Amino acid sequence: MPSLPFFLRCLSYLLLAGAACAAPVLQNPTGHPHQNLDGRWQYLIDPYETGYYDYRRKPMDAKGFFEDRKQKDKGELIEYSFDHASTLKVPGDWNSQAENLQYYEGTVWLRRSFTAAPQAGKRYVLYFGAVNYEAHVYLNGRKLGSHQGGFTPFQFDATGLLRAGENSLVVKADNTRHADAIPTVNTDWWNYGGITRDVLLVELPATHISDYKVQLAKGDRNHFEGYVQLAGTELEQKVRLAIPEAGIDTEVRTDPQGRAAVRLPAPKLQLWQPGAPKLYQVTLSTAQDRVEDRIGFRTIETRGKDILLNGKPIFLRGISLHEENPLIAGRLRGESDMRMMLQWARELNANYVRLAHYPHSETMLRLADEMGILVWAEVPVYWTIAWNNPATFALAEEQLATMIGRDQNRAAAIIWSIGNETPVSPERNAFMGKLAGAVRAQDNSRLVAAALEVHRRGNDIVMEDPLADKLDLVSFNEYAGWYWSDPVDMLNYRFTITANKPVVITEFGGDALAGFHADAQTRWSEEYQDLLYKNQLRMLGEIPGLRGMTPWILVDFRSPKRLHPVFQDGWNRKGLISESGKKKQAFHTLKAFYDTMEIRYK
Ligand code: GCB
Repeated sequence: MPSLPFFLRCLSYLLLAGAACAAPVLQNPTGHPHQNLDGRWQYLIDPYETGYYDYRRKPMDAKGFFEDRKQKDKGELIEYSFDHASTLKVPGDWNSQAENLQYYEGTVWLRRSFTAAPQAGKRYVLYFGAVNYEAHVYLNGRKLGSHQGGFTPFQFDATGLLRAGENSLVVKADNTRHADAIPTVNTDWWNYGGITRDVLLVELPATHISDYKVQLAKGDRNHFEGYVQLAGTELEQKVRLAIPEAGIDTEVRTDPQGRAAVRLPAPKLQLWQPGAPKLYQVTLSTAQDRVEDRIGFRTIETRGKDILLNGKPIFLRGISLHEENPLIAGRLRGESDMRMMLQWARELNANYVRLAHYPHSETMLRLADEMGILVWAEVPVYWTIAWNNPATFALAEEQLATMIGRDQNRAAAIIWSIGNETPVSPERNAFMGKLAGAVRAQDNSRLVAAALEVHRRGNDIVMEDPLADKLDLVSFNEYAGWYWSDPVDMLNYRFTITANKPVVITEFGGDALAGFHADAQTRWSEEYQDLLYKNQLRMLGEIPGLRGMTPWILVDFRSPKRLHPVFQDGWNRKGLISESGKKKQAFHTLKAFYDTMEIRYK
């Protein structure tokens, strides 16, 4: 039985966004028995949505491509066939898998046949890590539901429709951009479409552990705090919580809603931190169900201008990342792609990454946990959102809540970001203010932030954004030396920051085409980017509260907005590493700075 806040959020999502709300997603889906449905899926490109609308443009409920029909006799007319179609790899965006799909925005139908052996008394859930942007899901010719939002998981109960033997799973994926959506039509990244993350068929007992949180209480290394949530028919039960290595073996009792609060004394733990990312085996079990996780324990808080990890000041030596493998080029397709990205960040001597500008894969967060890299996680409330539209707000809130819920057991995740470079206005302030409140209500154990903007008054760089009062960090993007001023003149500017909070710069940078060498006044040269970094680091070094940064960006990434045929060619070149993996000069400059900061904060 899902919690009351979920129902309220779901209701507004249903009423406002017009999409059926998926069930709340399972915590740690791979922690339950499951069948992985990744692999090769047959696909049909359907720009006119012929498989969905009839010739009067009415949605077809009774027939359509979701039926996955096969011709039964030689006279029968069926104008599609999955059986004869080519395949796409799932997980994977379609743009990087077929030349005619590189710029495609619209509907693609994907079909996967699989065999199952459902057991009586069990429940079966179809779990999608992410489909960009809108997904309609059908099993054996019947609709399970739909979902909007390209970067968050969703699931449907498939128990009644799952067959013993052969099953047909059909997904209508549509990556059309919409002005009222989250994100909106204008972004500086590639609009990769498709089933970009894992698809799982999860087997659950009739009553199962659907959600849990086991973390240290805010700023309190002596207590575990969290909850357990059951779903199903027998909601009042004993749940056993064991953390053997910490000597914890205890029981909580769920209430009639299936929920039990967890609060218990923590022994002296080996706390999770970069360099020593200790993870404990955590087991939750009931008479019917059992879930295992690996969880790290740490505290994160601010005190004045300091960020305290486990009570000690830390400097966030970070870098921004998109969820894109430049070598493909396409979305990261699995753990090895993700490891490559985080390994590059490590080579920079980073202890922190900004996963911009949308929730990245759960696997990425788990890898960050394992590798000891702190994470800033974000929702795609990016640039100019439809601030006045309640449906847009419902979407933003749903994505934020789903991201936090999914990653709330990850020690690596220390900052929830509610958006990026959103322009100040009364409507936007109200929208973003409500999001900040929603984060605190859901998870008060981490920091709340957003990437804000700065302005110039004479030679002073100032931040005048009323939203800042609701956030834990002074965090902003700042493009001195690239979008204004130049790498030498920028030193004539200084930051005037009055808030007594840690300053974490979310972006700065400039483009360089790897291998293009010239003097430091020449745009696009590695020398220009390098001087820009050197002088940025001097400038930022003057800010008394500077406690971290995530320059833009680790690797060059694809963007349809970057059209210079010689220097960009569809790529944003602000990477410190090129699309072929070559490190630019500025990479080494930033690394040298991070080496110094590491020693200073030892
Ligand atoms: C920004 C955005 C980022 C862009 C970057 C750029 O401020 O937050 O998404 O890619 O600037 O390169 O202009």
